[in-house]
Amino acid sequence: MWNSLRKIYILIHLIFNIISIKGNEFIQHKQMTDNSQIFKFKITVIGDGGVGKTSLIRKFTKGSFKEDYIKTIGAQFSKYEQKINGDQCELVFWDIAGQDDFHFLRPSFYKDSTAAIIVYSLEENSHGKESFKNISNWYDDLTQFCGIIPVVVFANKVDLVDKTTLDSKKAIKFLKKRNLLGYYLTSAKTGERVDKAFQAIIKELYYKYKAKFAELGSSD
Ligand SMILES: Nc1nc2c(ncn2[C@@H]2O[C@H](COP(=O)(O)OP(=O)(O)OP(=O)(O)O)[C@@H](O)[C@H]2O)c(=O)[nH]1
Ligand SMILES: [Mg+2]
Repeated sequence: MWNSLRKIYILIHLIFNIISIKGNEFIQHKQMTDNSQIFKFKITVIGDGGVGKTSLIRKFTKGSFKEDYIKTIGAQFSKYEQKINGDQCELVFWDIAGQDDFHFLRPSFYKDSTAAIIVYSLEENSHGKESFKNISNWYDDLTQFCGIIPVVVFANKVDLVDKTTLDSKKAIKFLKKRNLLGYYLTSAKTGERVDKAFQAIIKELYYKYKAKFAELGSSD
């Protein structure tokens, strides 16, 4: 009973969020009077349940970490703003639930993504191994609805493993085959490489779209 009510509440909350974000979504770029520019990017974060998607976004946007696991239902959104070379980058991270009853909504969650982060867990147990195996399914799911967009892979929970014994060959092969942007060993718990990994995708998008709009401007 409480569970059903909770799901209804979350669904309503979700619909409101989607509507409020939708209104702005198509303004991807704006030129200001002082010549600075505003860029708006939607970054979708996907991967199996419990791999640390919500934790990574929280660590990057708020600098905090929580030990308890509260699984995301449906999707949740985090806004983050950052200045690069005087231009404003407005990011919305769409944190998609890895395990949920609203998976039928995924196509609308993925819609208009500028880029994506696929997360898996390095934990040396069946959950970790399964989460790595599933990254190709997540990638296929994403490309089915978004086409080819910039994607990075985060191998999370690196604090739980001995880095010297890690074998990243399979992950690198996965990346190269699909021409993905990068691969980062992260820990939402210690913060290791979190900033670096997020910055890599943000900078990639900024420079890509800056060049694209400069080209459009010069052809006017
Ligand atoms: N040791 C360690 N634990 C982590 C790390 N990242 C997340 N966790 C823990 O793993 C659990 C799951 O993290 P979440 O961020 O909720 O996972 P999620 O991918 O958002 O899961 P869903 O919402 O179900 O899709 C929580 O108990 C976190 O505290 C990490 O880097 N290291
Ligand atoms: Mg989550």
